[in-house]
Amino acid sequence: MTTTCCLLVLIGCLLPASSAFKIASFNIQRFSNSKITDVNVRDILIQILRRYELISVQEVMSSDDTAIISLVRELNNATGLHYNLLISDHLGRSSYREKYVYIYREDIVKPTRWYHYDDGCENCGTDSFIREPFVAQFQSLITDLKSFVLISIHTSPDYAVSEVDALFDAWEDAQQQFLMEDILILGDFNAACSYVTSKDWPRIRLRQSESHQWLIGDKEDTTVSTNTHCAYDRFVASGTGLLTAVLPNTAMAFNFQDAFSLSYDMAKAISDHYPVELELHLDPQYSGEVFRTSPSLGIKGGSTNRVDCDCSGVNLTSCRGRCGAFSPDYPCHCNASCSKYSSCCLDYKSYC
Ligand SMILES: *[C@@H]1O[C@H](CO)[C@@H](O)[C@H](O)[C@H]1NC(C)=O
Ligand SMILES: *[C@@H]1O[C@H](CO)[C@@H](O)[C@H](O)[C@H]1NC(C)=O
Ligand SMILES: *[C@@H]1O[C@H](CO)[C@@H](O)[C@H](O)[C@H]1NC(C)=O
Ligand SMILES: [Ca+2]
Repeated sequence: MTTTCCLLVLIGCLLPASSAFKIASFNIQRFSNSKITDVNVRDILIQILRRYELISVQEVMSSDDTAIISLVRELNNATGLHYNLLISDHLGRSSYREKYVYIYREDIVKPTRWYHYDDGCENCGTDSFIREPFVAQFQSLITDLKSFVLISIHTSPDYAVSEVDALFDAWEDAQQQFLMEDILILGDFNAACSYVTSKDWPRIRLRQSESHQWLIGDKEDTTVSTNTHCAYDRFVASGTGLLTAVLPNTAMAFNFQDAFSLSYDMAKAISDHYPVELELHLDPQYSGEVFRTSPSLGIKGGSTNRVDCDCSGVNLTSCRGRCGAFSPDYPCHCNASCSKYSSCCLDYKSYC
């Protein structure tokens, strides 16, 4: 046993830390314990995750983190590497909630500061996201680009247009917070097919912005289903450092069904989304320095609890700036099912 350990350490020293630096975004559809108790599904997830040095995961379902932590433990066991994870608060406007998780090779890349974007006042329905973007700055050793910021998002399909637009505000805020331009917005934007159509793009600031490059184009298919061809999952990059760091033609969906010759049913058991991936330039001067690895897995990203916001001046009988608003306390509603319940505010159709 001791000999094996020494040998592993020795090999670890002789090998380069990594031959590539890849970032991915992956909506692992309703990730929960059932995906790791099924060993076949778990092993394919590990084959997918091990392609990357840094992954933003969406749709992590349960409030307790044991499932995602044990996936990372298995990933470490399978690869002999040190991945760790940074986990967001449990986010949503109702009992349906999700977490964002960053999984990263902690010997070569680590989060230095993070927060949940403050998107307005949920009590009055004037907030902009169902799941506030989870923003984190990373320090990276083996890439040319030594520091960058990621903004993870999983939009509500019903409000994808306004949420993708509001990502522009989250981006401006991140620039202020970190005094940094090199920012990658990544995640399941739901920015395609029926949720965001070609007529919507002109009013989406993130799309019109000269500062941003959409690295996953509208024609990409990030869905597993053969019935859909939609570029839901995206990378949107800004900052000359980041834009020059991304290797040309590396941003794409990873079709794991083809890559691993899976049956359609098996592929769908993994997720309804493919990951999207990109690769960054390595630092030719990389010295071999590594970060100290942690004995424990899982960092809690903190809570979004904020002081009760002030609703005075908010017109609760209007949907203006309140799309998605629902509470039994409101006189009328602005969420997608209000028509069904005949509870919409009178101006719902003109604003949402
Ligand atoms: C790690 O992997 C080995 C096989 O390589 C297996 O025997 C062992 O049970 C695994 N350990 C854990 C904690 O899963
Ligand atoms: C609130 O919004 C409703 C619906 O648009 C409008 O009829 C009403 O005049 C507004 N009230 C105030 C105080 O602005
Ligand atoms: C909207 O409100 C209804 C109640 O009217 C609620 O049951 C439902 O979950 C909400 N739907 C969405 C899409 O937010
Ligand atoms: Ca919110």
